[in-house]
Amino acid sequence: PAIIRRKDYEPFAWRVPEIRLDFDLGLETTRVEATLKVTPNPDAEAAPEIRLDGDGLVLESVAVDGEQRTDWRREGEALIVPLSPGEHVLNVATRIAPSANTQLMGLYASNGMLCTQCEAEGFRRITFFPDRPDVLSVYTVRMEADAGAFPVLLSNGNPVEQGTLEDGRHFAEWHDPWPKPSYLFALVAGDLVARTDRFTTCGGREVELGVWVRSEDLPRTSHAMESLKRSMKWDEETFGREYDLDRFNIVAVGDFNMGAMENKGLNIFNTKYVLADEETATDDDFDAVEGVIGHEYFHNWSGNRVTCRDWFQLSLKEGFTVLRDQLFSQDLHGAAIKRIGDVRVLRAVQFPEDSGPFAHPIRPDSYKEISNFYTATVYNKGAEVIRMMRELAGEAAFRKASDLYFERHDGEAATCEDFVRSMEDGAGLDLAQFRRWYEQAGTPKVTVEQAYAGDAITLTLRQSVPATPGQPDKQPVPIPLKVALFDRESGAHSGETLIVLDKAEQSFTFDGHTSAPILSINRGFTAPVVIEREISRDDLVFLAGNDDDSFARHEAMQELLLAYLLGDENEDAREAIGTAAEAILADDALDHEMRAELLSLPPFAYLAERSEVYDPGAMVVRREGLKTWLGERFADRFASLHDTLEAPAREAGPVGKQARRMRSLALGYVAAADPAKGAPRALAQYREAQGMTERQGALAVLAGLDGPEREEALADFYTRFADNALVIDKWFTLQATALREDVLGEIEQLAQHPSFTMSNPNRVRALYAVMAGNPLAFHDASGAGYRMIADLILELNLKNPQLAARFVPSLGRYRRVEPGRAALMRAELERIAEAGELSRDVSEQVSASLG
Ligand code: BAL
Ligand code: ZN
Repeated sequence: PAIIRRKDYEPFAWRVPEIRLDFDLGLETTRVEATLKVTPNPDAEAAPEIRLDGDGLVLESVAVDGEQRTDWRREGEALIVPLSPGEHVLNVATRIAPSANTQLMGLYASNGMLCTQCEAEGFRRITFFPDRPDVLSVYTVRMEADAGAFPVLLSNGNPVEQGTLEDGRHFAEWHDPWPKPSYLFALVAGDLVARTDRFTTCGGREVELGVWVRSEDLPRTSHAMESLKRSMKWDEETFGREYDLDRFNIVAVGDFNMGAMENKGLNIFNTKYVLADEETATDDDFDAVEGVIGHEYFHNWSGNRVTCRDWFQLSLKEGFTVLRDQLFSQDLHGAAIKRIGDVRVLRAVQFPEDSGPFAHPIRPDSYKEISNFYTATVYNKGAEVIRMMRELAGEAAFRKASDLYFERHDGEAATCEDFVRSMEDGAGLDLAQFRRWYEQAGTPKVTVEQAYAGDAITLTLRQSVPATPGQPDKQPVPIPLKVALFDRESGAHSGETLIVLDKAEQSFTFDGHTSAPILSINRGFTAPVVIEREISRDDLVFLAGNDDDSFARHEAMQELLLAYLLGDENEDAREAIGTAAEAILADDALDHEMRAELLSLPPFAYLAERSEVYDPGAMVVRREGLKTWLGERFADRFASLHDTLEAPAREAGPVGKQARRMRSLALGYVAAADPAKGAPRALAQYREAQGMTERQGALAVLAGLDGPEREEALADFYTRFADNALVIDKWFTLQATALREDVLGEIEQLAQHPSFTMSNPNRVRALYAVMAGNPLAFHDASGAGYRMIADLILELNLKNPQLAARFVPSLGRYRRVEPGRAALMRAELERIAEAGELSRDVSEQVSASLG
């Protein structure tokens, strides 16, 4: 496949200020008539023809200014129509087959309904069009369909007209006054019902809100609706962003490649991020729904009103919008837990990307298939980069700069450079060197040396950005680090300081310390870097018990855990963990959620990332052994927490959630120490559970054990929730996560289960994405786990290339793994590479992985 490069950007020769789409909708065949008003683009070189992207379309006819034309030609999938200079009306009729669309890009069928996914390049699977984000048009959409099968017809913008037609058919017309790129187009037709509500904007606009689902799902939509209203209010208050249409609709779809999509005025969601009630969704599920609803809603400004010039700028909208959704959740539920969770994801997913074969800057320089760049780097590291600018600017100046950005670029297709310039001008920052964060891949490493003399402590910091594919040499980046120095006598510090390390090596001196203080650094995780420092175990124990920055406190505990799990097995290192855990268990000032966070072990993905050479089998023994040791050491404490904590229902506020979190963690430790005690205890929690958090928490523990309790709970869970796809996903996931000796064989069996299907992305992820993260299953020494994932990739390769490609990086991480397994992993990649016709998605990932 061809390589597309950022430096080759050229504006499109034509503008398409208006488009009208007439759909004759059907599951098997849909006919699309597109009417485009086109005018020469004064900012581009004139062209004697217009080139329209297409993909899998059956072309029926082409007309220009009312005259049928035959002088068009095809170049691959594209349609090229000669055009004389000046304004024209172009008419193109096509046919598509939604039921046969297994890629879930363009217009496709899901559960008898029709829906669309156009980002990044799905619109070209609906009609011929310049399918690029810098061509903005005002859309009018008329849909005609069978009224029985498709009683609800939705599109972007506001409804204009609807009515009945002959033969049981009906129509609806929608108009979106805001010019938008084709990737934001959406259409939904189906037998749906809505939860409705209203929101009055700060400017007095009355907005009708709808959350559309299948009728049986309606009872599970109230949290989504409340989340939407909270998002609208928060964006007004925090970023000064007001909604701009009379309607805002959300539709839940069972078959969806992504989490959700921010189509203008008509967000389409994976059911997973809409449906929630206490019986079927965990506390984490509730938070995820709220976060994703917020994220898509916030795109209305960061993405839709100001969109991207080209797909290299993806982080312009995604990084910024992830930051916005993170801040939203922090404001609603507290910053500490959210920050710890966000950093955990960054380290478990993005750090491995940044150190792997597919490492790319948050603004990539080239791609073959843009779908491969919807990554944790573009999203989550992108958010971290903007968070650093916010840290450097301060909150008030950051808001000023964000206002300036929206004001300057409203209605435009902008670039990351435009954003940085607005930050400079609006917040008064000089970001010349900071721009390297957009250019360089790789997670910077900072080493810290401390020297104490007189009454001063000097920190000598050195940074290095590792070489990544195509980028052997790196330059220093500005790294903002919030630090505090704890006095050993008083156990307090005299305030935080933000230092900025912007050279390869730099020293910072702080005086007035009568004894060598204890350094707390990168508080709040102000910079997305790896810190390596010489620090005594005792000082880490102090910070894990006393740091007043929750993130830094958690981090100190993680450092103790990493030192033991990654170092030589060492009694003293484990003892230090015990001492810190003791203090955490005894600290009455902590809430139970924070206590549980502090006592949680690092995920395998992060342990793999921090290992010089990762031996998955040995790491399972080490990590699970530590869990058993902690469980034994604090057996009474964990049992008592599990016995006595009361967890009221959600409406009682955060206390219930905090208690549930701690109860399930305590249960895990009890079971790790003594499975014979853990199993009946877990079964009791399962049976008595008031909601999914407790039920799933119990089942997660049982799934890893043997015995009748496990079988009873798994069977009950399946029967109880047989008609709820999202919960059955959990049933697959819980079993595929289990650290059991024959988990791989069990996963093989699950793949044969009547409820398993390859055509639903959620179900595929529930089994296989989870399997790929299970060290005992994926890294089975026989190589059978690698073969399973390679077979999966090959099976999905052409059917759903986007989904298939997501599984390649797990195999691509072979360089970090011990040599025996690494060879088996690489062999599977080679088998895929040689397997014949590969989708662009899979081919790009596989060739990058093989290097
Ligand atoms: N734009 C794709 C889905 C999302 O990031 O919101
Ligand atoms: Zn997004």
